[in-house]
Amino acid sequence: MADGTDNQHTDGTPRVHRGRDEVFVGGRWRPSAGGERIDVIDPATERLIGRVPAGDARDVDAAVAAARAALPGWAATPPERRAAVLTAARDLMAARREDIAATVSAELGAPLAFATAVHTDLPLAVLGSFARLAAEHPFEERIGNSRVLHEPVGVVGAITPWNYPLHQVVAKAAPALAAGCTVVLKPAEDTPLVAQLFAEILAEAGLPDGVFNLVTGLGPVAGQALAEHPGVDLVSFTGSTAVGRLIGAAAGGAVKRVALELGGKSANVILPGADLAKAVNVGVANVFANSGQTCSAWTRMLVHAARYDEAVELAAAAAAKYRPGDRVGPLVNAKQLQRVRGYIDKGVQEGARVAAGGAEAPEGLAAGYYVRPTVFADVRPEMTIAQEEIFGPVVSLIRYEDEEDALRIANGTVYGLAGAVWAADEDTAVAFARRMDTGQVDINGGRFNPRAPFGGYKQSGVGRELGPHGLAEYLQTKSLQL
Ligand code: TXE
Repeated sequence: MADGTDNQHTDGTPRVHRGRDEVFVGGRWRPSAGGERIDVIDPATERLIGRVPAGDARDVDAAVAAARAALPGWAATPPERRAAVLTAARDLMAARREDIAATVSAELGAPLAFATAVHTDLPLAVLGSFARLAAEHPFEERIGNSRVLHEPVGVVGAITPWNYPLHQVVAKAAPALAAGCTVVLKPAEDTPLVAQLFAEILAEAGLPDGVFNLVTGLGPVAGQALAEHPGVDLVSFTGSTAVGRLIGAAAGGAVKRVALELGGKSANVILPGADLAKAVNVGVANVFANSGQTCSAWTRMLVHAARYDEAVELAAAAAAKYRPGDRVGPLVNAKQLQRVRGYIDKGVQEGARVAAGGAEAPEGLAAGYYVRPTVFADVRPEMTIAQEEIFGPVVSLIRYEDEEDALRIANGTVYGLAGAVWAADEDTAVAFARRMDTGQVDINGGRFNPRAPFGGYKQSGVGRELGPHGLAEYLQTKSLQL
């Protein structure tokens, strides 16, 4: 188990990657400096499934040195060649689709169908899109008598969370590599296994030694060492607002680039005239997906007073179809379970009504960090559950009186990551969305677009991920006056 050889399958059976006891530095797997380890637990069974090194500042130093050494070569590699390596990685990832899904399912506890369709196929699409962008992006432009060069920022320190273990890694590593940057990744301690698979895939795809490095470890140890390392030119972080603030402050002090993708409290605004049943059902599904552990989830459902009671009934009926242990996986760890239950208790204390679910443990499950998918009615906009990120399958239905009221409520949090608007017609919905202080809005159930920029207004963060805007984060400009 410790050396990861379980993954060397010869019979075609997908296997959970159980972790190798090594960090990946300069193109080589090697023991960590301190020899400490992190246990990886399956949150659905609470059983140990693997172990990885808990790297420390010495491993981060070595990884940053390797990334710096590899930078000039990779930055000078023609974009088409970088694109070819990313395309090869995409194809290898597609070939190991089932191993990846099985591994994410085990370390995050996600149902296998969701681990496949979302946790695996989303990063596949994103990696494919950056492979194409690397080849197509105009890395040079002409402005009057100037040649403007778009050059890689340098060494990227990427710190990722556990909620979408592979997507979060690919959303940073793929644009960085496409841009010509080199990378040191510190993945979340709860879900480091699929990150190791990704490192293997990149190496197999022919990425030169040192261009991508992986140091697993704890946030305040390996994460902090990476965020504060003077050899890192850009820190790209996704995670809690509390840690994002620390990283932003350190980056500001060191005058280095930073990208922060933080929390959200997104509004699903159902305007009069919308298809209520569809808007409520899609809205509930949006929040309960991934057990509510999605920063862009539409956790506040805003419904006109005239149809509010109907919406509560529809939402409660929809919630009844989400059985924990079946369609809904567990939360990632015991700490998150306590936190989410705490928020549900707080909602009740502050006077919200539980229309479905509740803080009690779900019945019939012997193990696992499960919580009941919960619908709160009679939620007032200023309540804690309507202001703070819960990060569990909990949706709050809030009543509004007119459009101005809806807008005030929608914009009335410190966050601004995503949202949705439903109306009788697209123009009405778009007019409302223009007035929302948020980075991404789905109009009448619009389809997810992996090339559309994703990122926050207000305290949801700084910078954008995905597509050409995501690539631009990893570039800096130099202008040559001719
Ligand atoms: O996040 P942390 P946690 C939110 C969500 C959740 C809450 C807490 O509300 O309930 O955050 O989750 C690394 N220096 N989101 O505690 O600690 C850590 O190792 C450098 C929203 O798990 O922020 C991990 O790799 N790095 C979110 C990463 O930061 C540090 C996704 C995220 O962990 C560090 C996850 C430090 N001092 C949680 N401390 C989203 N925006 O999608 C920790 N880390």
